[in-house]
Amino acid sequence: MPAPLQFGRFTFPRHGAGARARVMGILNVTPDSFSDGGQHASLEFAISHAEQMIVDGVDIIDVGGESSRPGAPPLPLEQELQRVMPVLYALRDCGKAISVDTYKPQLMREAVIAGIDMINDINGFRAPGAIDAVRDSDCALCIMHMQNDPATMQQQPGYGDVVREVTAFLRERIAALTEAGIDPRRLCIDPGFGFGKTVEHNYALLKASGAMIAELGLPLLAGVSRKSMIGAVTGRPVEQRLAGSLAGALAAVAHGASIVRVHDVAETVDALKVWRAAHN
Ligand code: 7PM
Repeated sequence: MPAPLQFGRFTFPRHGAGARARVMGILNVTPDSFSDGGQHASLEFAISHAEQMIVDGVDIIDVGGESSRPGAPPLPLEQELQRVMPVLYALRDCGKAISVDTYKPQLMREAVIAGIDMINDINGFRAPGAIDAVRDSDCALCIMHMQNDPATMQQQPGYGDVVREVTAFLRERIAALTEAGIDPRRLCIDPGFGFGKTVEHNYALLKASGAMIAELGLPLLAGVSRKSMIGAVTGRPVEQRLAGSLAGALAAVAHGASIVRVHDVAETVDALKVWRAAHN
């Protein structure tokens, strides 16, 4: 039986060893969408969104300052701290695992001090100081693959063999983290759907998820919710991608994913319950 995933204050049995897949709910903290309210309104909105996700059966809440949008300019550290830290402190004791979506070492340090359970780094802990920032904590670390950076990644994604290259990247990052003394039970891998990939690259990686898990020996987190790979197949705009996203989440779990990162928690939890009832 593979070791459980160590997740800060939580321990998740490994999916595939009989455990169910976990649902990570996306909590975007974006004051830009509140022309009148600014800081306070965005905090209130984030907390009520999180409360709804808890009612809906979320396992992990992923808090992000939205710095990773394709084509987006990087968000300055001070702004990201101001957006994200109040939400982390407010949610810390909500009973669910709390993750923060960041590639900035200074924010990782603050999040560790706040006692959160996972750092989700779209940059795979490549920033100078990122590994030092997380080494002496017990939080889980999601290592995601991204080609280039958010500003340029979708301009011209290119690979010889996408599955080999993403797997090799993840293997190298796993080595860097474990050689720094980090317990591999804290690690999970993520192919980074949509991060410097065409639709064909994304589906090649989705189909290869089982092989990547077997080869690297770590649980896999899959984020396909509402992404262009769903839009490309269905022909739907982003606000009409729920059904496609649910199918994508189930497909990822069928290919061995342990965690699915989603916008629509209630629907995903239901879909996974039926999936599981049909497979046990
Ligand atoms: C706009 C476009 C805003 C795309 C946000 C996004 C992942 C992630 C994101 C993922 C992990 C989104 C992305 N995607 N972290 N953060 N894996 N680990 O669609 O696939 O949510 S941001």
